[in-house]
Amino acid sequence: MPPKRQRDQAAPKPTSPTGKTELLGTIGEDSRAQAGEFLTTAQGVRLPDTDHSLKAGRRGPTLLEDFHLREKITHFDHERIPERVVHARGAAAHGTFVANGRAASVTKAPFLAEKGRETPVFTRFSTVLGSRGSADTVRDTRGFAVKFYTAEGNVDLVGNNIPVFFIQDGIKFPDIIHAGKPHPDREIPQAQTAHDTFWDFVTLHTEATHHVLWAMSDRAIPRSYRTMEGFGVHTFRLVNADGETALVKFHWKPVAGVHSLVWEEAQITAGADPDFHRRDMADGIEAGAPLEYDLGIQVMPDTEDETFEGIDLLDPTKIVPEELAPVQIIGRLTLDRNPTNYFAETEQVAFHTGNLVPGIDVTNDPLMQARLFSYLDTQLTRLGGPNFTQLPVNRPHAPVNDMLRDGMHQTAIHQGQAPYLPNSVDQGLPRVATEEEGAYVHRPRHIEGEAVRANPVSFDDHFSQATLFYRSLSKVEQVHVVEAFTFELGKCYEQAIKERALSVLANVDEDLCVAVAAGLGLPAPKGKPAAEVVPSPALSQIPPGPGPITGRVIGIFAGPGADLGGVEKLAGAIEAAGAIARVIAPTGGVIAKGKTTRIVERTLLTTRSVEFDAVVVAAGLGAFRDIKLTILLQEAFRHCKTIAAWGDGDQVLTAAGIDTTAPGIVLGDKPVKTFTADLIKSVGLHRVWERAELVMSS
Ligand code: HDE
Repeated sequence: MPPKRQRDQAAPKPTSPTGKTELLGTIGEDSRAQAGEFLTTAQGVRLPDTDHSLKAGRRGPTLLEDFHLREKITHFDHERIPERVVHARGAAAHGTFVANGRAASVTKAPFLAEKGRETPVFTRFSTVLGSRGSADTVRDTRGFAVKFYTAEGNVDLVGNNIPVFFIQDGIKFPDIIHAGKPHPDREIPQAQTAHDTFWDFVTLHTEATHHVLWAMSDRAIPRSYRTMEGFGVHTFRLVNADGETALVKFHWKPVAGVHSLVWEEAQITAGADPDFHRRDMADGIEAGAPLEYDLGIQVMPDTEDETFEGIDLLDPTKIVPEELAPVQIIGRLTLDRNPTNYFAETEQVAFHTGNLVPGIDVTNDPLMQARLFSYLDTQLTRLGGPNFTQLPVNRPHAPVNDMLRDGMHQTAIHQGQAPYLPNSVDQGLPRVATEEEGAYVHRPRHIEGEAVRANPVSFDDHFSQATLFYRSLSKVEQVHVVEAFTFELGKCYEQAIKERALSVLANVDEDLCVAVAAGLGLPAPKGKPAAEVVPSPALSQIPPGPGPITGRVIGIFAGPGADLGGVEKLAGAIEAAGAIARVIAPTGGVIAKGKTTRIVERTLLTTRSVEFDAVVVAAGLGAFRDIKLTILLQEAFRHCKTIAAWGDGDQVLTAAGIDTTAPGIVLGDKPVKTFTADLIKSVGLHRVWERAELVMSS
């Protein structure tokens, strides 16, 4: 009997061109791209051969007459559309949002307010700077964009995994992006900020400092999309059924906890598996471990001055510490279905911050205001015309009855004679709705003032929250920030930029500035950092205790002679905890012992430590030696991952130079319950941070 196929090996479900193609998401029959048994042209004509062009004789020239060749090549020539100018690299999943009813007091939007209301969603995660083919694990802010297909119309919450932004006014967006993108002459470096133009801009433009601190922290190298927070960034205005308003910040809280890679791991992964995050999400969903996030809101009173506890709520470089305004959970997002077609869905999805329904309104945050213009505009170039809302992934689930007509790529066949209002020809229909009938009625607002190109004075505070962020981190996280600054500035060529960066850091925190200066071999300037800040523990991502290990990957090194019964038992326990067990062996194929068999999923040649959250060495391999295994174990040790072994497996660890008495090393005679429980608990803590100092000083 062939060995059973392991869970993580499940290939994406095929969409056979000879069979019925799956419908895209929840979309109707008309979106069926391919059907039937035979290969045809785009006109439906059956083809006898698609491998040879029509030629004048076997060795003769190709004939222009060959309509199949011309159609095939022409279509291919036009397969690409412009990639997104930012957030080009992304991956997405379908799912559902279920409201818990707690938002009813602040918003009348039913998809947020009604207990138990289920809304289909499509969520796209992304990096900001890299091209569409760049690596997933680069140091960058991540996009977290959610399209809610609500019964009242589409709502897009287009957020990031960092709660603040580099700029306070949208007019600066081209500047920060031009500075962060590769240098225009040689187009290097790809997908990263470790270069002169980025640091030139952010050190001259100090309102970026708070975001820069986050970008140099572990937040910018998430372990996976599953373990990443999301933020709406701007302050929104919610309106309840009585017309009362509140100022609100949105948060996505990952059920799996907030966890990151370490920098060396992120760098190795960028080469070893550039698709790391998208693979992790797709594999997890395929393995039956959906991604889950709670949606939370911080609710602040809608006062005249739009500030809360001295924090200007219109300033997108500021957070409201959770200790001052607790995050109230209002529903849960579950992502449990992979897209069927990357291009049709993930590439063509078009988010727009102005996609809102009654109950959600915007504020005068000048960054948000510019975004309200940009998102619709950008799609005209990217998706080639104004009818992109008809694309299956963008199509609302609410009935659409607009007066928008014609244009490039029109696929609807509109009926009626009068695409205008008022009309009598179509009996005056469609008619406009009242607020009671669900119309989006903009709240009357009193607006007065001189036309000025200026910011509120409170926007001038560029450093106090950067200080708050740094001082709220744990020691190990602070060390990572120091290392990130030292790495990035160390990659700059211009001495003046490094010195200017240090003078910015001097205004954030003296210790931080001194440590980075030491790494760069430069003197530390003096600044005026805030003397006292009340730390916000919620900003640190070190978990207080073990969390779930859903979707985590644990590698088990086995091979001929290994205790296969033990491997099976351990793999079962790991999978029962919602994680993925992968067997690594010296070579591929199947390991067999007695009647037990196990497919080898990774070999020492095809894998690297970065694929695993923990590594276990099975008994029976005590004498096995291989430099690739040594490197794998040493990397796992250095990256503070849990390492385990049973039976004589510990000899492999010792031979690899692993100190088996160090924290986070789980040993046992057999993979019995206590062994697996210790392993799972340790992985649940994400990393063995007690080992960090040992590793850093080694
Ligand atoms: Fe975006 N942003 N952005 N942005 N943004 C785009 O829209 C823009 C900003 C964000 O997965 C573009 O369809 C301006 C903040 C995400 O498809 C573009 C400004 C935040 C995504 C655009 C900002 C974001 C985008 C490029 C300053 C976090 C990916 C392609 C005023 C709250 C969405 C596109 C996806 C994409 C413009 C600032 C998040 C050009 C002008 C702040 C997650 O329209």
